[in-house]
Amino acid sequence: MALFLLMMETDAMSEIETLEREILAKIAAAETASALEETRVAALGKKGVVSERMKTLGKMSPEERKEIGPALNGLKTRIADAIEVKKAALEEAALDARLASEKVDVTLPVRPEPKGKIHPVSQVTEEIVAIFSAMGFDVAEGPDIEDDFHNFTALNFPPDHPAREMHDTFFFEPKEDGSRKLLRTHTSPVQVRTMMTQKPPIRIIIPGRTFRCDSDQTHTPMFHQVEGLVIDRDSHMGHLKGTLEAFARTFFEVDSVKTRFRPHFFPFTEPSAEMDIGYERVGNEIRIGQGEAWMEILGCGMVHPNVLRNCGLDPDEYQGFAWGMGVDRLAMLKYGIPDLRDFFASDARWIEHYGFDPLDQPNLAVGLSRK
Ligand code: 2NM
Repeated sequence: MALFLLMMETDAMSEIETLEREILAKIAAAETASALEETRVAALGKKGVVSERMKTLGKMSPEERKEIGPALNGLKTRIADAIEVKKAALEEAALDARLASEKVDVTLPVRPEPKGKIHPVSQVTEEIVAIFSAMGFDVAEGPDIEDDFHNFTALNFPPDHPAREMHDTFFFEPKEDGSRKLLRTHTSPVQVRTMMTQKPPIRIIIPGRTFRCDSDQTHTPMFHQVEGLVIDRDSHMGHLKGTLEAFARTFFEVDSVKTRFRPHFFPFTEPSAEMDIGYERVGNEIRIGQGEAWMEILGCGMVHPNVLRNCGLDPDEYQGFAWGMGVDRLAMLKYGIPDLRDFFASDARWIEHYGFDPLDQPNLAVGLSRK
């Protein structure tokens, strides 16, 4: 009887050893995480071979169980350990493969021949944004299609102001209630929207397309503006002058610019002014910053108390200044482009000549413009 038992146990033990060899071989051969998982389930899963063998322990005699139990437990532990080791090895191999396939040679040239050019209007807009960003301004934007309130009424245009007339403004068909949308004639409605929703201090610039029904050598029905707005408790005309003179020096890339502020009228500012800069003609070239001639480059002024009130700000608490400039005109001036209408003619030769390298982004540290 004792001999028979011993034989049975020896049989079972060698079966367990064979099982272990087979399973370890399968683990070693697994090439993917899913193949490994299949092997794990087949061995240690609820219905796996090892688990099934564990279930037979209950039917064994105590002596048998004393021998086979620890052997099965050992088997289970060694298989689980082998799976963990293999799993880590597979994960490392997968990571190595990914690192190898996603390798980038940073010493390669960026692009041998950049195709396409940046339009002078985009270039100049980015230059202006770079200058005012460095002064702490945020960029704000708004819709091209506006309503009468944001484009005119809030900005202190009287009901019968000529700028509202058909010949200046592109109106849409009136709705049933008589109201009609329009294409914004300036970017100022964005200032209105900002003042109505943000608490001062406000320092924003607003680049964007604007529309007026006007077309000749110096006007196109769509043009580009950058406007600016500062609202604080003690903003004054000195801040306006300092800000805009600093802008002119940086924009024209000269050490000093002669400026002059001429009284003007805008409904939305009081007082209002136009800013001129000095220039001189030397041969075919114009030199900006010095000389006896004057050239207008922007309009500006202190925000009218009515505008502040219309936007929910108390003029006794807050004041501010604003300005607006034409990007297209500034681009012509800075880069010596003679005809405004070529800007929108989509002529590939023109953009090839007057356009800018897409990789040279305007930047105050490296230089605004590198042609
Ligand atoms: C200009 C000239 C002067 C201007 C004023 C405002 C606002 F919303 F604050 F009232 N926005 N833009 C302004 C002032 C625009 O463009 C020639």
